[in-house]
Amino acid sequence: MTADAGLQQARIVAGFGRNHLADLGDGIPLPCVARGRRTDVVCGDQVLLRFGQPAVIESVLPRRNTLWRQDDWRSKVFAANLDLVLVVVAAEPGPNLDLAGRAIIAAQAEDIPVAIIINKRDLPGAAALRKQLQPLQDAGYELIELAARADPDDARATLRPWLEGRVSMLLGASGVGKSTLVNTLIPGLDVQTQTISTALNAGRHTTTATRLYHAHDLGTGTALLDSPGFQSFGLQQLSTTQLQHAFPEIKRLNGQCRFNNCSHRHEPGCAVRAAVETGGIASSRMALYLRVLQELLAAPPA
Ligand SMILES: Nc1nc2c(ncn2[C@@H]2O[C@H](COP(=O)(O)OP(=O)(O)OP(=O)(O)O)[C@@H](O)[C@H]2O)c(=O)[nH]1
Ligand SMILES: [Mg+2]
Ligand SMILES: [Zn+2]
Repeated sequence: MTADAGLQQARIVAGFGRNHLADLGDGIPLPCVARGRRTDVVCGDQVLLRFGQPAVIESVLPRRNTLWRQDDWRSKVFAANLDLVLVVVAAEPGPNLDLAGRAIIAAQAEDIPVAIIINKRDLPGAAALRKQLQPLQDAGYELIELAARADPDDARATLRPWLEGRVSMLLGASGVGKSTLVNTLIPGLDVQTQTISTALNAGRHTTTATRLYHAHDLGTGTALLDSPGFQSFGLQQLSTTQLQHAFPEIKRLNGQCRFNNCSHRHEPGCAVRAAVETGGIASSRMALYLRVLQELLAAPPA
């Protein structure tokens, strides 16, 4: 409760620019606008609303965490106050493991638990994809295999224990089946989905804005965030240390390199590079680490 009786707490469930939808707990989306020029209100934010025509977001309450990315020229906040990030990949369209790896890093850097969903397990390419993702499993991430469209009952049963009582965000490239999954998990919702060829020919993504959906059928407090597919994922918001800690297999070797501030690039006595040589760390994971590190070091100063 606040001292100002005119204000009420709500959660942002959708937004575009300054216009948002807020939920007061009754599940009915209330249109509202951010005060002034403020555009940094995102899905999952807890806000204080002042009622009126329209209702106005007076303030955003402190966030538990913020999922975001920072490229050379712009930063983008995906959502706030998440309990779980589910990075979705599929054999079609051709998987981009660099992007998936980056989404995982962004979540880890904010201490948000992450799991990986391999959707479309009915496709022949699913087994090969699983093999490609083995390094992530070795690093400690769970791989969840399912088929949102081809086997919805199994998908629901498999995901239920992950989702129950949590606010989970689906993140991944366009066409991997995020919205299909939301429809599978929340019957009756009917979020728009599209065949990949139709979507790609139109040159746009099917889902155009992040949206939070309640999924009370899956347990009290359960919510799912659907998001537009992304094509790039800069991580320039991270410090070198944050980056290293976002790789569980590198973090595990913390303190074992000869130099305390080892970047694991070329220093002698590097325990991380030694582990790559003996197969303890997958070379694809090391390559991702080095790519992102290179970008951080080359980034324009903040
Ligand atoms: N074969 C197969 N296709 C699936 C499965 N799940 C989803 N798809 C298909 O994948 C295509 C893309 O699905 P969407 O749910 O629109 O993908 P999205 O990730 O939401 O895409 P964006 O909104 O553009 O980011 C659709 O044609 C779905 O029917 C599955 O389990 N098996
Ligand atoms: Mg979608
Ligand atoms: Zn090192």
